[in-house]
Order: sequence, then structure tokens, then C-alpha cells
Amino acid sequence: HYTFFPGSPRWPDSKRDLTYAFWPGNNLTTEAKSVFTRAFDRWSTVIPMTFAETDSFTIADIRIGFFSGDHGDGEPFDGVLGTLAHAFSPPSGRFHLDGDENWVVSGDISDSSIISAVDLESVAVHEIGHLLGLGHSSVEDAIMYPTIPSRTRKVELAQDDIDGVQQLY
Ligand code: TQI
Ligand code: ZN
Ligand code: ZN
Repeated sequence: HYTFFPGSPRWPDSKRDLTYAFWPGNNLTTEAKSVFTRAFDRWSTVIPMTFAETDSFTIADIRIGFFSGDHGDGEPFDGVLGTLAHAFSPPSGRFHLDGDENWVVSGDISDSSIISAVDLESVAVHEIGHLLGLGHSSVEDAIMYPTIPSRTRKVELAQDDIDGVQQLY
């Protein structure tokens, strides 16, 4: 079953159209950015919210960046595997990914010869759940389940994820 963060924080009713921006220093490819667009779209099809990219990192509601090791927020990343990413409860919008992971942006992750490959879209869909206010779920099929088998792609919202996010919005 789905959970919320303590106090059930959520984006206010006045914030239904959120913007997101990529940390300029990362210089992400169009292909990598499109993975995040797809991940946002999976959530926006089930709740009355929209997500649009903005070029202004300073005004964006959600700020996405890849960082390695200590990146100044007291929650350092740990190199390959372990922690893959973290996102904070509303209305933080802070969405960080571990720059040391072997991220798979396109193609079939099960075909990857890299044993530590991690599917970017799977992690993005999970972290956006946190950004919207969902905690972890006890339902194994749910995107918000706290673990994922290695080299797995899991991007489809389960009914449990939908029920949880629709209770918030
Ligand atoms: N990062 C953890 C996560 O997002 C960070 C975390 C731990 C956390 N406890 C939390 C966040 C409690 C909110 C509330 O869950 S992670 C997965 C999964 C991670 C793990 O790097 O371990 C995914 C990130 F589910 F696959 F294990 C994304 Cl998809
Ligand atoms: Zn961080
Ligand atoms: Zn999580």
C-alpha cells in the first residue's frame, strides 16, 4: 500500500502547472532530457497537473541535476550503485541523481553488458513520485516500492501508485 511523507505534504492547489529545469552544468543530451519528459508524462496522465521544461533554473519548481559524491546538501552520493538518486517532499522540488551511475538512457537495459547499469527512466518515475509527495509502497509492483531488481526497467505506474497520487491531487 502507498504512503505519504509525514504530514502529507503536497504541492498547493495554486500550483498545478509545475516547471522543471536541468542544472546547466550537466549539459544533458536531448535524449536524456526526453527521458525525464516521458517520466513526468506518466504522472500527469493520472492527476490534474502539468509539467513543462523551463530554461530558467532559478525560477523552476523542480530542479534536476546529476552530481557526484558530496554536492553540498548534506546527503552525499556514494559512487556506483548504493544510492542512485534522491528527491525531496513538496514543495522542495530538489531532484538529484548520482553522476557516478552507469545510467542507461535508451535501449534495453537487459541487453547492457555493464553489470551496474541503471535504467534512468525507472529511477526518474520513482523520484517524481517522491517530488509529488508519495513515500514508499509495500506493493511490489508499485513504482514506489523501495527496491528494484538490478538491471530492470520498471516505468509503468501500478494501480497502487495511481490511487496514492490521486488521493493527494
Ligand atoms: N534513493 C532512495 C529512494 O529514492 C532515497 C531514499 C531512501 C528515500 N529512503 C527514502 C526517499 C525515503 C524518500 C523516502 O528511495 S535510491 C530506487 C528503487 C532509489 C531506489 O537511490 O535508493 C529507485 C532511487 F526503488 F529502485 F530501489 C530510485 Cl527506483
Ligand atoms: Zn542531493
Ligand atoms: Zn524511494
